[in-house]
Amino acid sequence: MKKIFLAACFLAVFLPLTCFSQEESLLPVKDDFEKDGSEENIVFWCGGPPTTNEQDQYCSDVKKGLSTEYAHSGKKSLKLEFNTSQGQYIYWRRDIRINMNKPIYLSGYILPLKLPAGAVAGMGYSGIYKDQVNSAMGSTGENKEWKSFAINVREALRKLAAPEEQDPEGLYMDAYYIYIAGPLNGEKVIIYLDDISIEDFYSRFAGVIAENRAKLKEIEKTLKPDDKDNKSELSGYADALDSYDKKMR
Ligand SMILES: [Ca+2]
Repeated sequence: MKKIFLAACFLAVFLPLTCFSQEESLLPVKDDFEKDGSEENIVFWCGGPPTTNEQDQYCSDVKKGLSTEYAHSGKKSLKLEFNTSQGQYIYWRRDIRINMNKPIYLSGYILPLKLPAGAVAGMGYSGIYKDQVNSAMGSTGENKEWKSFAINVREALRKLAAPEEQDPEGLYMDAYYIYIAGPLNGEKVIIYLDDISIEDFYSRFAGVIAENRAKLKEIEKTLKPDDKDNKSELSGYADALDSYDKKMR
């Protein structure tokens, strides 16, 4: 399975930069798939700008729409149902444009109810610096439960797109996607997607950070030199704050 991912990532790098909106997306982006028409944002993609012919090559009987069968939030989710035709990697994506000059948190839920034998599904993100790069956030096999995915996408894109540069100017996230990877030779896929969120990292974690700071101060006030338990708790909160601080640089 590892080979499949490597091949997929390799194919996705260095694509011609066409079809990308130049308008920046407003944060937060929240796709809860409750509103009619919200499914239109999610488009088929296969290593390049989508065409009807290309979609027909890789899958048939495609049904994409909002469904009340399963929902992580509210009453609906996005449902994708199709028969696979060939290949090892296909995906649907939403085009966006978010400058990575600040830390951004991407999260979402998928429910892969039916997958071809040996295939997996997952979420991923795509970015542009000098070329297009993309990467999976994780994968799951067929499942009857919602599976969550989350990542500090600026941190991940920096490592992927410009590992040598401290602060790559002009690095953008240009899409999130849902992929299916594995032998895709004729079997059915049914997958649901809900609660995709792209938000400012600090806004997302402001409550947790404030809580950690308050607890740290409270312990500091009463700390005695020989109090080993509180010292250990103190360093736990200090480490957590340091970790958030690093993610925001
Ligand atoms: Ca929903």
